[in-house]
Amino acid sequence: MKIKNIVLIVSLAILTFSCKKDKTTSPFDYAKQALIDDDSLVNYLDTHYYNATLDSIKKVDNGQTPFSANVQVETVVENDVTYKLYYIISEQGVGYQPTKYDKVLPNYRLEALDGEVYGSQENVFTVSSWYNLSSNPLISQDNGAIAGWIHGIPKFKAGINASMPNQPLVFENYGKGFLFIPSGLAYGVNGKFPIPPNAPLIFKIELLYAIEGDFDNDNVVSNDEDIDGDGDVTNDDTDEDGTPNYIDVDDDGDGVLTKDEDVNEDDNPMNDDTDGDGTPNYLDNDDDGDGILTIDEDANNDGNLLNDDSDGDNIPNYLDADS
Ligand SMILES: [Ca+2]
Ligand SMILES: [Ca+2]
Ligand SMILES: [Ca+2]
Ligand SMILES: [Ca+2]
Repeated sequence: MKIKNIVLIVSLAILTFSCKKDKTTSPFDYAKQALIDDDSLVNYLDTHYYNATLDSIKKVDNGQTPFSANVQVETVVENDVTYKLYYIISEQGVGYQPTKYDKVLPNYRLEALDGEVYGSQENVFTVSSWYNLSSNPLISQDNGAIAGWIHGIPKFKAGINASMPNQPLVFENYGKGFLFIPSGLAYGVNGKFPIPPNAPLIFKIELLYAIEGDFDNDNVVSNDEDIDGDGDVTNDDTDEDGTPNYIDVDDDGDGVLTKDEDVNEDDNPMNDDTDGDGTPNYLDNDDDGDGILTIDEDANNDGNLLNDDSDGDNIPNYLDADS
């Protein structure tokens, strides 16, 4: 009994010492972890295959074709660390191919390298089964996604909705495959229960359906808020107010909400160009091209540009070049 106590005290002492020591060690080495994960993933891909009959990933034990024979790789740089994201498209879909700004409805099964299943979703059709790939927590309650999904899911094409009226939802001809994700593009150094820290993850994916995302609900989908077309919506800020267009409800800052710049009311603000200058109203700070900025056409100064019609022709001043 006495000896046990001594052992315990010694252990605690070592633990305390270790904790103290940790505080002075250098910060977590993400680049090193990326290399460790890549070694693990490469080894996994060389030694595992998918057994479709059993719907299960198995170790190669009898000459089966390993994942590595069909795997593709994309290099992803996040926070100055280079990661390799591996993926397999076993069957490509025939529907929409999402971008990283879109919303997707997947079936998935999440496994560790040792085969432990951490979670899954299969044919669940509720609001919470959708994932907004680049969800912005500031403006969206949607499920976000790990970086491995943001870069990996857009490799798949979605299926088509083959549902019959008043029948359960059915999707057909959807993309199927796998994502093999290093921990740095998943839950990283902290993990997320039950996923332990520094765990590379395997996702079996079926991309049932996908739609274009519109984060700010201004009726311009996020893909179309990429004004300069460089694939990055975060650097497009028409009114230069520091809020990029994809999360700005008044893109040109003229006092008329983007969704209200839909003059022909077809739910698409992109095809409304009152002065015909080639710049649609929602990006034009002088909608009627009369030389007076839209924001200065608020004759009664109530902050609402829609109720100022000086010549009474039912066309508000900001859209009326001769008002
Ligand atoms: Ca939008
Ligand atoms: Ca802006
Ligand atoms: Ca506007
Ligand atoms: Ca004007």
